[in-house]
Amino acid sequence: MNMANNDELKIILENQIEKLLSSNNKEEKSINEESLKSVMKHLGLSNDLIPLAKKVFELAPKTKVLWLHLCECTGCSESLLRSASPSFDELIFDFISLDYHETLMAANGSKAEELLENLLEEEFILAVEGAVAAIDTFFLTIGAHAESGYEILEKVARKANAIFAIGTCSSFGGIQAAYPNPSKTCGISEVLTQKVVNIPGCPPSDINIVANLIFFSLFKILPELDSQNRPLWAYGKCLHDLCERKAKFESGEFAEHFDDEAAKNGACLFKVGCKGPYTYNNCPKVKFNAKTSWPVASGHGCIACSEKDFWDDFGFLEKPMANAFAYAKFSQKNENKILKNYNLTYEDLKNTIKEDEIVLSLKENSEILYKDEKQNICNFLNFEFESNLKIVLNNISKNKLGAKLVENYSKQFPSQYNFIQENFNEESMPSKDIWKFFELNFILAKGKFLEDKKEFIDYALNYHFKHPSPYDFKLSINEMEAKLDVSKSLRMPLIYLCGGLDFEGIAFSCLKAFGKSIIKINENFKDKRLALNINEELNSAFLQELLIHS
Ligand code: FSX
Ligand code: SF4
Ligand code: F3S
Repeated sequence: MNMANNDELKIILENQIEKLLSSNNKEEKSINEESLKSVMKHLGLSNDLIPLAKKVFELAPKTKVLWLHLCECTGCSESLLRSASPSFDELIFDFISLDYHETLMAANGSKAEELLENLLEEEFILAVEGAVAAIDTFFLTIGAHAESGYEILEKVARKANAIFAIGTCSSFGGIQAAYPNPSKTCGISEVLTQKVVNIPGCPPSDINIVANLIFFSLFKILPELDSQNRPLWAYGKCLHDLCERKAKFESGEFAEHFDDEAAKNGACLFKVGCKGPYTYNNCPKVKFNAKTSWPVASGHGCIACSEKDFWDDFGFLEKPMANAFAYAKFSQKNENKILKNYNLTYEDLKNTIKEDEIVLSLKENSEILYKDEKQNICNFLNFEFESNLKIVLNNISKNKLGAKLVENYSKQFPSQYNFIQENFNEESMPSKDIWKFFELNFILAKGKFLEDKKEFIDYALNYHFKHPSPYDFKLSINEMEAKLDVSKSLRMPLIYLCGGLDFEGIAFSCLKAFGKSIIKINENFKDKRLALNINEELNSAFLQELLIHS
């Protein structure tokens, strides 16, 4: 069971207290309320649970934690040792019982092996630090009997009440799984059949480790998880959105070097490689070393250390994800076209559309057409934006950050800026055509009109990375329509251009953002298949893939 709400959590605690009060198996101790409060706050739990949680910890036998070391650097244990609230000693005396931890416990050799065997007969939770070599298992053998890390993991996992992958190595493979991964190492969830909670980070913060262990010790259920099995309270938000330098990002003020004046004055570190926009973690909030600092505050960008395959997929640590800074080319190519394509005029399409279809029409206007019960053809996509770039830039300039952004853009890209001033008049040009939106991105980067739509797709196809840069399209869906609002997102190409991203990255990101919106809309039509209406030369497997799997 997971995803319990506050009332359900309250009932769990009340039941536990009732049981504990009538039990002979109590372990009475006093708990530091401040430490408990701090953990509960991070977990996003309501204050009325605090007295109950305190009572449970004061009475309950501590949950035993068995911590395994597989392929890693012990940085996760270093992070655990720096736990501040509760302190590490408080943690192991009052909250959990760290019964087995090879680098911290006194037992070693055969005594350690004995201890492990004995623990398997008891109730415990398993914390695993490090990746697992599950194919060529000899890459990690432990102890006098030369048991492989994989064998030990498998044996212990079978008996555990819950399993936590501590760190990026254990969650996703980490450094030893980086290309070419000679040891064929992987994250533990890839080889275990049991559910694994991933707590990535290289290392994760002490808070993300400790609070999750405490949550399970207290409620005996897992916290709410995302699609990668990461606790939502810790990994649910994009790190960049929590960053103290975000206003500088929005105004296009980037450090060019780690030691320049801009960096010292809090400029955004995107241009010197910060991967914050691609990373889901709470570092700006919980920080490290008793909340002293975190990477971006210390002056180095985030390297996406908690993301899957971060060593391989995010390019150089100190460069933005522009093609010039890619050391490996990720192939955006896909061989299979899956979606049916019509390539018809609106009138012909209206007569052809099937009842079990929704058709994304990318001709003059971008529409999502379907037949309702009365056989009427309806458009589900409500989409319109201002396409006069001069007006767009004026609109962006209306707030302080936007004005600074346009100023920075005009200084860094004077010929593109002048092209816009010369080629657009003062008249509003509302458009319903997503290609127009793509073209505006092209003009901002290249300072000329887009002659051929295919050229835009080719730029995206040639992007060397697999992670798009966020475009904050706003999508709201109700029964009648899906409203896609891209009007605020035209500041993104200005930001990315000033931040050193190339047009390949921009084209890929716009297409991905559009694809993501279409996928969400498509999910709404469970009983209908998606089809396309697009000129044949634009109908590529790559484009189709974006509309199905963004
Ligand atoms: Fe090291 Fe942990 Fe990185 Fe890995 O942290 S800090 S290599 S995530 O497993 O010890
Ligand atoms: Fe902060 Fe990095 Fe985002 Fe800039 S790019 S705002 S430094 S997280
Ligand atoms: Fe890692 Fe980035 Fe946080 S590098 S520690 S996820 S700021």
